[in-house]
Amino acid sequence: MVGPRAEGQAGAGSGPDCDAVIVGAGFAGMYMLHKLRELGLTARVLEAGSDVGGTWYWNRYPGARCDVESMEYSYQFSEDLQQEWDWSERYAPQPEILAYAQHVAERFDLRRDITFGTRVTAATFDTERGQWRVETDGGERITATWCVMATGCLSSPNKPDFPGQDTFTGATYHTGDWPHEGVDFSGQRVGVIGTGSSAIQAIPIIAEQAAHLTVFQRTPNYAVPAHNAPLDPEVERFFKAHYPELRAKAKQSRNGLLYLHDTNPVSALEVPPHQREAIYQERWDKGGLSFAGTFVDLLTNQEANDTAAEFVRGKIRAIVDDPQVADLLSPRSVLACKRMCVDTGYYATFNRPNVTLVDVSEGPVEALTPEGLRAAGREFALDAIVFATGFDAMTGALNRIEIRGSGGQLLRDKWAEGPRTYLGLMVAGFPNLFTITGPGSPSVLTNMLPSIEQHVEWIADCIAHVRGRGAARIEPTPEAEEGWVAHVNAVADRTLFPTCNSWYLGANIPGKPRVFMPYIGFAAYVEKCEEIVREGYRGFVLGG
Ligand code: NA7
Repeated sequence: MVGPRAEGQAGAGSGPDCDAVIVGAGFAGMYMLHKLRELGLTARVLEAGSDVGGTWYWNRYPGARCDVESMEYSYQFSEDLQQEWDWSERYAPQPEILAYAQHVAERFDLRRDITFGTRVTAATFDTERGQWRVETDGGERITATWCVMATGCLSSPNKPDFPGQDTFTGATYHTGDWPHEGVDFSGQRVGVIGTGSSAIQAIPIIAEQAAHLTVFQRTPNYAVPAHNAPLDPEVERFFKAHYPELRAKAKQSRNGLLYLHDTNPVSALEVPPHQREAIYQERWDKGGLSFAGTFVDLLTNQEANDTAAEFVRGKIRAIVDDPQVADLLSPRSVLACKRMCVDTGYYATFNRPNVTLVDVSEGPVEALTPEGLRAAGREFALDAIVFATGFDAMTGALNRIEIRGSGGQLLRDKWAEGPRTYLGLMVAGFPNLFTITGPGSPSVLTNMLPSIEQHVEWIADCIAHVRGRGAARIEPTPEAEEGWVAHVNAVADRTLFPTCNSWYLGANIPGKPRVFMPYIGFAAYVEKCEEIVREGYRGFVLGG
């Protein structure tokens, strides 16, 4: 297909090296490549890792698994693929999802167009030629008509810059960049900073290995039990027999998941307290994210939300022996305002004699020291520190690339006050640049796989449309973008989502503008995207 061309080889007037450059070989980049090939386009994928898988390539920490059930966390574009792949557990562990990604790469012969071990550093739109020039850390330059950012929403690790980082004599790890060979914590004094989803999965397993585990918690999180188990063969048979209907049904929900169809269509406040408890208990026993959909108004009515939050706090009090520790572990914020965590034995881990919880909400982690770290005015001696401190979500991976649009404008500058996109797919002033699951699209509030597929298919149709019209360029108008940003915010403001310091708002990164980034409502969003196409790509201009 398209071989790498030496820098400068494409002279003035010559065509680009390939039709499209795709940045990232996770689930988004892989399917984009497949789809562009179907259109007869030449494409090159550039990937920093040594293999496909994206999130599932990097996040190899102990206990890493998907919080969406296996039968729904997969591609649906190929019926053969969804029939032939077998998941082993209700929630797939990271190695199995990675194996699935590798299987897809082989099955569709994707690797021949992917360059691994290559990080994209810059992408510049050459207005005269109507081409993107993409630069890599290896010094390569590739030109293309289309540039697709498949860089992921949670792929730029947030590693707080604590003073004394270099003085610590033990080992440090970040959950989002875990050593491939694994880590054996046996006999060690381990510190985990953070209590988000990654920490909540890793802590029970690290606690079993370590001599002592100290957990540094800034904000407690709500976790519901996974009740993970080997996949029930009946469930698998049912899904495989009814995939098309089930997938279609999932698309009609707020988050692209089937469970939301089970939401009780009543307010939590309309149900008498004892009955409400029983309904929460049913969800708790079922396990997983569906807990947040127990009643229809949990994310729009504070009082309703309080009932669910208090139910979980009651569970924490019942599980954790020490009332003080239970109290510290009990979140006070709106339930599901931050993504809920799905756990296996998280709260019970704090009953172990070798586990200590340290509150760093008032007295923060101050510094790393040669022997460990200093937090809340106390010294902690540690052999290893795990940063489970999350990601610069949604914009981080895009902003660390020098992306320059028409007139040399830097995307990072344009987004200084928060990301601005049209549909989370394109940016005014950046022609022919697509952002798969970009800010302003439902992305992280959904099952990522259907969101990715919907974007990839929209992008492929859009490129085909532009070519079919004899044009070479498309971008949104500033007015359309403005309108979309306002709409995303207006929808968020009708909910409780903006009330807590979540990474949806960028609140986890010091100095990041506080803007709600994902669009709430998958079904409504898909309908909007389709309507815009039906109306002749309303809000976009074609040229070239
Ligand atoms: P999260 O959910 O962003 O969690 C990061 C955790 O790290 C969270 O508890 C943070 O506390 C904590 N944190 C971050 N910086 C610090 C500092 N400086 N000091 C102390 N604690 C800190 O990331 P995850 O990787 O767990 O999960 C990300 C997503 O992956 C998850 O939502 C799933 O969708 C999968 P904070 O809450 O900010 O006070």
